[in-house]
Order: sequence, then structure tokens, then C-alpha cells
Amino acid sequence: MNQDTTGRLRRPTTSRAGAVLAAVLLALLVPIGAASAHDTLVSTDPATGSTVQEMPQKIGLTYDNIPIAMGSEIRVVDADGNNWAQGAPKVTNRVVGQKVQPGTPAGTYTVQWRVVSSDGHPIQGTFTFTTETGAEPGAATPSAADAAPAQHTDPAPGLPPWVIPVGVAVLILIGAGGVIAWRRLGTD
Ligand SMILES: [Cu+2]
Repeated sequence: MNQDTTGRLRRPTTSRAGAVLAAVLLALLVPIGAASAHDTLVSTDPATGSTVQEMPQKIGLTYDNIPIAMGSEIRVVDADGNNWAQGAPKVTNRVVGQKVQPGTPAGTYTVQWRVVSSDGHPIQGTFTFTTETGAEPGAATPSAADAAPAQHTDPAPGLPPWVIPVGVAVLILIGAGGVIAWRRLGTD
């Protein structure tokens, strides 16, 4: 055993750490997968991927349940990254509405939404649509405060909310694995 190279010694340690990691990830993911009662987005206005003549005053997202009004956030982002959402989203039955500032240029918009599902879990997603006509680009720009909401420390758009806790757990495990491997190498 002891005549093995360090390269050989490392391998079982790495795979054991990998197994632990996989088990922890599974334990974290299974309850999320099992609780399939999240509300889901069933339709959008404008329709996902559609082209409309001009930007509506209000964007609508319809869910299969009534989301919890608190903590929802909808951004209407143009190709330059400006957020044209005006004020907070409003939940009316199963529809979450978001007012849009006037003066949007023609182009493709990405709606980044995050609402709290009726089962208490935050859910999020994006969809895009295109407006054919609009203001001259740069004629009106949304306020800086709207473009960069400072109150929230959002994970990157599109990342589910569990990514950060899982990432932290993985880093801790990797750190612990490293310490174990280091001790083993030191004592051999
Ligand atoms: Cu849920």
C-alpha cells in the first residue's frame, strides 16, 4: 500500500469525495423534485417569442395558480440591458401584471420574472418578445434605479435559487475533502 505513488493514493480519496458529494446533491435535489406543486407559467402577454406592433402598457404572466404577491419582481429588459419595468408587479388572480415605461425602442425584449409560488417556493424564468415599432433608440432611457435594482442581491438571471446554497455546500465538501486528502498524504 505504502509503496503506491501519491497519484494512486489520491484516486480513491477523490472518488469517495465524489460519492459523498453526489449523495449530498441528491439529498438536496430530491425534495425539490418531489415537491412538484410549484405554480407554472401557462401563458404570457405578449406571447412568448411573438412579434407585436408596439410595446403594450402592461405585460401579463398567467400561472396555473395564484402566486403570492409578496417578493415578485419582473424586469422588461431591452437589447442594451435597460430595464423598462415601471413600478412593482401586481398580482390579480392568476395573472401577474407589470407596467412598462413609455418610450421603449423597437427591438427584442427579455422579460425576467420571479414570483413566489403559492406553495411558498420562489420560481423564476424568462421569455422574449419583439416590438416592431417604438421610440428612437436613446430618445428615452429608463432611470438608473430601475435598470439596477439595488435592494436585491440576485443570483445571475436564469439560475434557480437553490444554486447558491448548493454551491456553498459543494465548496465546503471540496474543502473538507482537500483537508482529508492532505492529512492522508502527510501521514503516509
Ligand atoms: Cu414548490
